[in-house]
Amino acid sequence: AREPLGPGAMLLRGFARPHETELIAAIEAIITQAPFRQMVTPGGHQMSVAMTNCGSFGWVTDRSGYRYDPVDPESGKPWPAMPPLFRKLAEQAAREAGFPGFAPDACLINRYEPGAKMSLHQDRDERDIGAPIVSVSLGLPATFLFGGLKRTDKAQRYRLLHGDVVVWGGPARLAFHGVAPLADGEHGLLGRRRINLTFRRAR
Ligand code: MD3
Ligand code: FE
Repeated sequence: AREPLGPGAMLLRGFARPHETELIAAIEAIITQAPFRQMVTPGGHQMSVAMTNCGSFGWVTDRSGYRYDPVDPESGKPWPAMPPLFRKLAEQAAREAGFPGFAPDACLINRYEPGAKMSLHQDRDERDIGAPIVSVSLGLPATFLFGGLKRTDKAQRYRLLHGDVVVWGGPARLAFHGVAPLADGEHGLLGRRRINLTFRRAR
């Protein structure tokens, strides 16, 4: 089912569910190579969300700023390759939402434990903001905040559930967005966690 959340933003409910087992196995393999870590913002705050990446580039933050890096700074090695299933799922979802030919070169993997949140922000570290971002939610449900082009625009709240995929492009691409503190719960496959994949064209 396709549900527009606003201009350029399309929710594909349950789109990733048929692949849940393979997706989770692939994430497990990635985190043995590049474990989740809580990064520090340029302002010196440790994020409550733990992150890792796969693909040619990974999004990282430290005291010196935000960047896409071909190398995991924790290991000094390239990020794990993007599994073909990840790439195909992101390309298919983008196509369904009206963005054919999406070729992600970066996948940021976010892990939320109860209480973890992501404050309202824009994603603007990618070179071509004409390319959409595709997000895949797994595990515990989250309340997603979807605002406007100004930080002060009133945000709409959406519940994102296990298997939901959202494609953010066009006028939605630079919208402010965030995630409310994760409520505790137990998910059958992932336990007390939410994992979110975001596929990006970084370079
Ligand atoms: C709307 N992640 O990693 S995914 C992020 O659930 C991020 O972990 C959230 O925001 C999460 O940057 C939200 C949905 C999402 C991702 C990117 C967007 C929504 C977006 C970019 C522009 C507009
Ligand atoms: Fe974001």
